[in-house]
Amino acid sequence: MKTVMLGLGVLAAGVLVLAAALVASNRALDDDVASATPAMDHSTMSAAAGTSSKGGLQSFAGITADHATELAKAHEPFPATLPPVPAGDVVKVHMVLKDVTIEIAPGVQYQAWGFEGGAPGPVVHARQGQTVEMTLTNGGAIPHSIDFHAARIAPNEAFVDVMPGKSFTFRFKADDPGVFMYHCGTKPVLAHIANGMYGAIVVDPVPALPKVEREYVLVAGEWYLSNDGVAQPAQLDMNKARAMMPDWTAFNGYAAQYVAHPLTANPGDTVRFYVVDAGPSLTTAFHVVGTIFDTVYPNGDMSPEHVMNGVQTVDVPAGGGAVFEVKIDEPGLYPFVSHAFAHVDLGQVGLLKVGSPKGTMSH
Ligand SMILES: [Cu+2]
Repeated sequence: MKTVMLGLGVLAAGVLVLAAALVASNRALDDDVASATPAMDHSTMSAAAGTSSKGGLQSFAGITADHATELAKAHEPFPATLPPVPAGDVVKVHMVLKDVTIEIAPGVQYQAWGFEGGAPGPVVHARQGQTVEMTLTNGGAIPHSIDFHAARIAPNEAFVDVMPGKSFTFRFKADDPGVFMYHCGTKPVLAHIANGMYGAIVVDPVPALPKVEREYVLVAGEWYLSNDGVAQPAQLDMNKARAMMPDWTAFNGYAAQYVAHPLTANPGDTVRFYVVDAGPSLTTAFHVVGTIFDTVYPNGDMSPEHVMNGVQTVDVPAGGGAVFEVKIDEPGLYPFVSHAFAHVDLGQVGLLKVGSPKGTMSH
């Protein structure tokens, strides 16, 4: 038995009446999903029963194992908090690529290629002027590589294929502040990114951005499944990746994980989100429901003269990044989403829990 939870994201952002209206009314909502998603009116929400197809491609969107609520709760969320910058002049990073089966939604297994055994890979944090020394060890079955968008370096010398069982080290000076993507650059790149080979590197500017109370890193990604991943792990469906028809989307690899495990802040805190869109192909229209961004550094450009103030939604392109700051005074649950709402439905939604709002978690 499988449980269908298409509509989960919309539920999480259920404060949007418009969103509710957009959800097809001929769907039936599973109670598990209702209880997993706080503060929402689900009377019109729900989920298509079964799979659908488009252009001969079959969608497994929204299909989870039974007891999705419990599974989502049991899932250990990817740590979104920005890690500290290592001391010294050199930031040493060592990742061991592994072929791993990971969970990407409740009870949905996927055979990924993971930098350090997961997707996304670990967040790398450096300061402008530091040197990043990257070592990739290939513990997988086929060649892989790593391409840092934060680097100015000859790709043919640094982003080279590393054979199975081998390691390769290269260095670059992190002279450009921002938030950048890294990913495997081995052909076909579409397949390597779609299989989970991506992550974020944050390079702090000098002088630093103003100190804030919370800093979170979100890496948007898409999953394209060969089967529903419930009875047996799914693999990449390259045709769906080419058609840009994801079955699931996510922040930090697992659909809607920060709905079950909200990110937190205290009233009056300024929260800084570093958002990377790993794609492989679709844009993230980043938005926080119930507030307005005080400051945005579009495209991760941290030059003070380029900031935007008082904006609602800013696109982060595939292969790009941006920094968002928001100060929220009123306690509550504030969904953060890609406001391209098909992506909310597929999993690009989470909650920022400000303070201790009452009566919002129904389980
Ligand atoms: Cu690869």
